[in-house]
Amino acid sequence: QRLSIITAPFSGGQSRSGVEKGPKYMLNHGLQNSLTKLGWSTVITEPLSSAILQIKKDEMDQNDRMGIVKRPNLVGKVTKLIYETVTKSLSNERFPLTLGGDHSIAMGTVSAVIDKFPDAGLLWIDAHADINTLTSTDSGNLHGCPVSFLMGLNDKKMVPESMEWIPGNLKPNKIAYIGLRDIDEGEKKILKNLGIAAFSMYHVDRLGINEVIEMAMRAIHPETNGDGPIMCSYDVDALDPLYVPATGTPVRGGLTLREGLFLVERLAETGNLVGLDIVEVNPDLASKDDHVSDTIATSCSIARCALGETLL
Ligand code: DIR
Ligand code: MN
Ligand code: MN
Ligand code: MN
Repeated sequence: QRLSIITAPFSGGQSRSGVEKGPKYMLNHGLQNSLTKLGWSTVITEPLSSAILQIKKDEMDQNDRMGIVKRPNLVGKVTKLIYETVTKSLSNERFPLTLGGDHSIAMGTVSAVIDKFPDAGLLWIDAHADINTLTSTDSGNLHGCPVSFLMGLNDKKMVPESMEWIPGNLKPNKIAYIGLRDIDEGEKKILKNLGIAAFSMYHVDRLGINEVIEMAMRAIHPETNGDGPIMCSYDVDALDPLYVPATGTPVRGGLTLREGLFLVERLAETGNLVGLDIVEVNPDLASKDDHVSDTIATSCSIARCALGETLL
C-alpha cells in the first residue's frame, strides 16, 4: 500500500489566518509514523512552494478581487498546483491524503481523483455545503464555493481565468453530504434544484450514522448498491466543536467523535476509498490550552481510521 501525504497549507479561501498551519501540526503529531505503522509506504509531498505562500496577503487583497469574491486568482493558482500533485500521486499508484488548509483546496484534489476514477463518488463531510456560486456567496470566501466549481455551476463568463482549468464535471448525483447544519439560503435552493443527496445532523439523529453512511454510498453508486470508488473530503467542522474547537467556522450540534471516526472506519472497511482530504484545522483559533491538542489529535485520528486503523 502506497500513500502520499500532500500538504496544502493554504488559507486564501477564507479570511482567518492560521489554517495554513494545519499540515505542520498534524505532521508534528506523528501522523506519518502512525500511518507507516498501519502498513503504508509513505512519502510527504509539498506542492505549494514558498514563493506562493510568501505572497503577502494584504498585497494580494488589494488587487485579487472579483466583486466581493476574495483572491480568485490566488485560489485558482494554488488549487491547480494541488490538482497536479494529486494527479501525480495517483499516477504513481499512491493514495492521496491531502492535509489543508481551507476547503477551497478540494477543487484540486477532487478534480484529480475524478480524472483518475471517472465513476468516483464524492462524500463531503461538513457542517457546510460549500456549494455557493460566484453569485450566491454572501461572504466572498471561496472555501464556501468549491462544490459549485467542481460541478461547473458558475457562469463561464464569470469564472476568472486562473480557475478555468477546473474540469467542473462532477455530476450532482455523484456527491452526498453528511453532517450538514449551517446552509445558506442560496445553497438550499441549489441542493434542492439539483436533487443532491444531503444528510444533515437531523438525518444522523433520526437514522443513525451507520444507516446514513450506507444511504450516502448508495446515493453516489446507485447501480452497484454503494460499491465503487469513493473520494472523501472531510472538513473537521463536521464534528462537534467539543472535539474540534480550533477551526474557522465551528457550528454547535455536530457529529460526535465516534460518529466522525466510525464514518471513515466504515469507508476503510469497504476498500473503496481512493482519496481523502482533511481540512479547516486552524491551530491559531484555540481559546484554551487543550483546544489545539484536542483538534490535532482528532484530525489525525480521522486520517488513521480512514487508512485502516481499527479498534480491535
Ligand atoms: C458560508 C460558510 N456558507 C460561506 N461556509 C463555510 O462563506 O459561504 N464555512 N464553508 O466553513
Ligand atoms: Mn465547514
Ligand atoms: Mn453560514
Ligand atoms: Mn468545508
